[in-house]
Amino acid sequence: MTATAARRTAPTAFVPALHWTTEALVALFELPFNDLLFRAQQVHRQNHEPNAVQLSTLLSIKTGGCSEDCGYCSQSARHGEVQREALLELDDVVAAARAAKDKGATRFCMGAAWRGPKDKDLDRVSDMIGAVKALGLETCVTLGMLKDGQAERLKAAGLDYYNHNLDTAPEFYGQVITTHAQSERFDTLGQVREAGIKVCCGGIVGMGETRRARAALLAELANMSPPPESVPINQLVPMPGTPLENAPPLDPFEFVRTIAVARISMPGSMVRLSAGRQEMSDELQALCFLAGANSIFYGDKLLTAGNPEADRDEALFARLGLKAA
Ligand code: SAM
Ligand code: DTB
Ligand code: SF4
Repeated sequence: MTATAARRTAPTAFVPALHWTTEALVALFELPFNDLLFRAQQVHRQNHEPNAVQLSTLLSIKTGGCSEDCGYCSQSARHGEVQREALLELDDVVAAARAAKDKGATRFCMGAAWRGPKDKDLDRVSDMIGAVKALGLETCVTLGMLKDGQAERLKAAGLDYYNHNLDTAPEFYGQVITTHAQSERFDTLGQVREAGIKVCCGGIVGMGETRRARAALLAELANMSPPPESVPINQLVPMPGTPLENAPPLDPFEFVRTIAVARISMPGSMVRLSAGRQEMSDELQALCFLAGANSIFYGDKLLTAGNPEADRDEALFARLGLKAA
């Protein structure tokens, strides 16, 4: 097996550990756009199938009423306009997962608006994970912060990935969220790794943070040892009623640069073009794929916000010669 082929199957085992400083990533952000995209595309081709894009479908299994005050989130009880709902029934989750698989998704991600799950919640979530896995889909959940022993229970249920985002730079975190500290997120990420579950961890851009803060977020992610297998880059979807409802929109080229710097600093990771796609043109999305994004959320809803219809994505993939993976 060549080194490149080996990296495709076991990225973390073959990529030498690198330490990225925020300054080094700021320097990448500052490159001329064409130079940055050329470098990102080189790294992308050395490590991944150039025209393959992985499809994950999201389902909110427990919506609204969350105790946390994340300034971007519609599901916070403190400011969101989304109504609290009960945890979904197993049959409804399985029906949604089956529909996602029929449409071509390979991973099914279940999200809950919790600070963290109670042990009794995990009984029902474990059943959901087992049932989704039995359909032949990869499983992912995002349930908030975990307590001792909970990651092991999720692993035993058949969980492949746990999504838990750093969301923004350490220095900006306290301006967006006050009900927990970013350090607590690292505790959960450590428990997930220890339990042998793959890590999905990324952040949000477009919340009024500086370029340096975007670089600092990517440095935190890239310096995780090993880096996350999956890195969702969300563009803020300004949700009504939230403190960030009127955040000034990010320059679209700056979003593309963020994807490119994520690709260069995390060569073996899947970089997911995540929230905010519905508001993006086809041309902007194409630039994100050129910059190294190789995964998307697929299906007409994220958790509470909209996402492009599957038909629009199929048409875009056909126009670009991309294949779903
Ligand atoms: N409660 C869990 C948690 O916070 O980890 C799981 C659900 S939470 C909604 C998952 C992630 O969705 C957040 O970490 C954030 O990155 C993203 N997110 C939430 N609202 C968003 C928005 N309006 N725009 C972009 N991303 C958003
Ligand atoms: C992630 O990084 N983005 C997804 C998933 N992980 C859970 C969530 C995006 C949420 C967008 C806003 C909403 O739908 O409410
Ligand atoms: Fe709750 Fe997660 Fe939304 Fe924060 S991002 S308010 S923890 S659902």
